[in-house]
Amino acid sequence: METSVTDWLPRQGGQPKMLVVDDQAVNIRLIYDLFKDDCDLFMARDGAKALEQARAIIPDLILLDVMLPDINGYEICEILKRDPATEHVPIIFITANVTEEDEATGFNMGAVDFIRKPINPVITRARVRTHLLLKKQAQALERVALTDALTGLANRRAFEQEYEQAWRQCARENWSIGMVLIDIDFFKRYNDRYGHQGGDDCLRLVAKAMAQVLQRPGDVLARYGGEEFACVLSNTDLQGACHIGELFRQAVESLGLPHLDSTVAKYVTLSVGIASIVPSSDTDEEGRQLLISAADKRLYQAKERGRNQVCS
Ligand code: GH3
Ligand code: MG
Ligand code: MG
Ligand code: MG
Repeated sequence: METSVTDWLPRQGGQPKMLVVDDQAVNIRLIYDLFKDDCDLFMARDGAKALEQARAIIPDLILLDVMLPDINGYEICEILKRDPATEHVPIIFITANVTEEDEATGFNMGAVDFIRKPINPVITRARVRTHLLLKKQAQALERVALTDALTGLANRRAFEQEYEQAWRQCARENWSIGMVLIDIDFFKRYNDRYGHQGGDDCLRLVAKAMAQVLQRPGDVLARYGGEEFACVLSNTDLQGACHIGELFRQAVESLGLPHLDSTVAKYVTLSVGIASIVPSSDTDEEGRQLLISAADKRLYQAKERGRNQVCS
């Protein structure tokens, strides 16, 4: 499968996924009939199964019965809200004999809505539709907020998030983390000769060529600044990061994009700086900054030594 610049984003499209948790077959049946044409439906008859399914599927919405044979719905809600993987999944409680107090409890636990039994099809459909729409809008906003509009790569904000997450994971696992900083050579001259539009096209092509180098799902390549890119590689030592950096350099070199004002080559080239470390603590903000500074120093060195090269 060909990799693309947006591979770092969760896949979009398809039907929304809804998890329905209820111990009574009649309710499951009713809800199934209501939504079978609009949603991918997943069912659970008890709390344990509900938790297992929620973690495996990460649904777009959960309809959650309060009275269940093992754990009650409120507890399930609490557990899911505590877990970073499921905390943003909207939960609608669906229950009989609900008092105002019950309802308040549910909302305090992070539920988005209540549906009363016996289930009214019109109300249930309307509430579900509203929350699925909200979920979709939130996801669309998140995509925009994290994507670089020009190249489709992760933007600086997304990079910071992903970097922090990778750093934590590497600290936990005692892995090395690799940082690759990339800067296009003589890009100001490129703009001067080929125009800003030409410069933008160049940035897009360079981004695409570099994105195709990455194969592992956890690797994140971002547009870090104007004509600078950053790539964070978890579980990667200096040698591994150098390998990726060299692949980036080669990928762009072999595009052979004409750059007649470059004094390095008559085509577009990259300078690349590499650093790596085994993080000692997962909350070490300063260490995270130091790794970037170290890679930046190497990048500067690559420029000084004549550009179109990788320094580590
Ligand atoms: P060096 O080899 O030392 O990196 O030289 P350089 O000219 O690439 O470095 P400098 O940082 O001086 O210039 C970067 C240029 O990138 C300047 C700026 O106009 C251009 N640039 C930054 N962002 C964009 C963009 O979004 N589109 C275009 N077309 N140009 C951009
Ligand atoms: Mg029940
Ligand atoms: Mg620069
Ligand atoms: Mg540059």
